[in-house]
Amino acid sequence: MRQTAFITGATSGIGKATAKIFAKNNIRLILCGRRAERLVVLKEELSVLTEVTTLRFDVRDKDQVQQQIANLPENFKQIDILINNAGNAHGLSSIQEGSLEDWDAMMDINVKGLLYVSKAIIPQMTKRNTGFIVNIGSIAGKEVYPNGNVYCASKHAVNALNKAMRIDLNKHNIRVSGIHPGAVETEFSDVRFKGDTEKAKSVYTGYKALQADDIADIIYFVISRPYHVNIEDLVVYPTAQASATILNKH
Ligand code: NDP
Ligand code: 8X3
Repeated sequence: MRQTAFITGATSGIGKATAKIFAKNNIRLILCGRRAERLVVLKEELSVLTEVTTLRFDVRDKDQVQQQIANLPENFKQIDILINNAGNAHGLSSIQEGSLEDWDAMMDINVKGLLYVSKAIIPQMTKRNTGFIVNIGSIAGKEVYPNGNVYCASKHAVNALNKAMRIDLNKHNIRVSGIHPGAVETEFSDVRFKGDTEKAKSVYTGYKALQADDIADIIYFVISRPYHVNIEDLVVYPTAQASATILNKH
């Protein structure tokens, strides 16, 4: 039977690449993001492979999140796989210099947004005693690096919530996996450095960074194991990276 996946942050990077590999594997898709024009293009592209619907909302808006998920078309209502991927870093400043707006954005999107989406979807999984939740964390959720402070805190929270979900949902037969990438070449650094493309580009120069497809392949591998297999936690680095701050650049 065709499964249905709900992917947040599907308009770019890891989420978009995951949508593509899921479509190729005949998974019905609910694709989410704020950029409507990108959702339209993606739906058109992937509809030749599978059924696709799109939802446009900001994960920070809990009413929108609840309302849009409650009003999904009938054939998309039963969600088998939730990919909690939407998120970003905003700024890279010391704790004494960081901006409150950036801090709000990271905690509201990466932590509270993930909770709002999960809260809207988990009840139908617990009711059916089946489901799969993949939380996209980061190595920033495993270690703390200079000026990473609040982004690292937000991803440490994702790491904790990933574990918490696995514990609380265990009795409901729901699989929960955390994927924690190192440097992936996406729009991530454009957002972090607020459109300073030179600075963003420099994050990925001098070595081969992970590509969005590398993480999407891993997500597909994780969700396609037999049901009794739950991959708990995966940390994925580019070969050139040994920690958040150790990069073998040439
Ligand atoms: P991108 O910037 O390429 O994609 C981020 C996605 O999140 C976009 O689709 C964006 O969609 C969505 N998004 C951001 N804010 C909101 C919001 N307020 N409401 C709804 N959707 C939102 O980055 P990545 O693909 O790299 O990031 C995906 C995840 O991977 C993030 O959680 C990130 O923290 C994590 N990650 C990234 C790493 C990297 O090096 N790139 C490494 C480790 C983890 P839209 O703007 O259309 O709303
Ligand atoms: C993205 C990777 O090292 O910039 O989460 O935090 S890092």
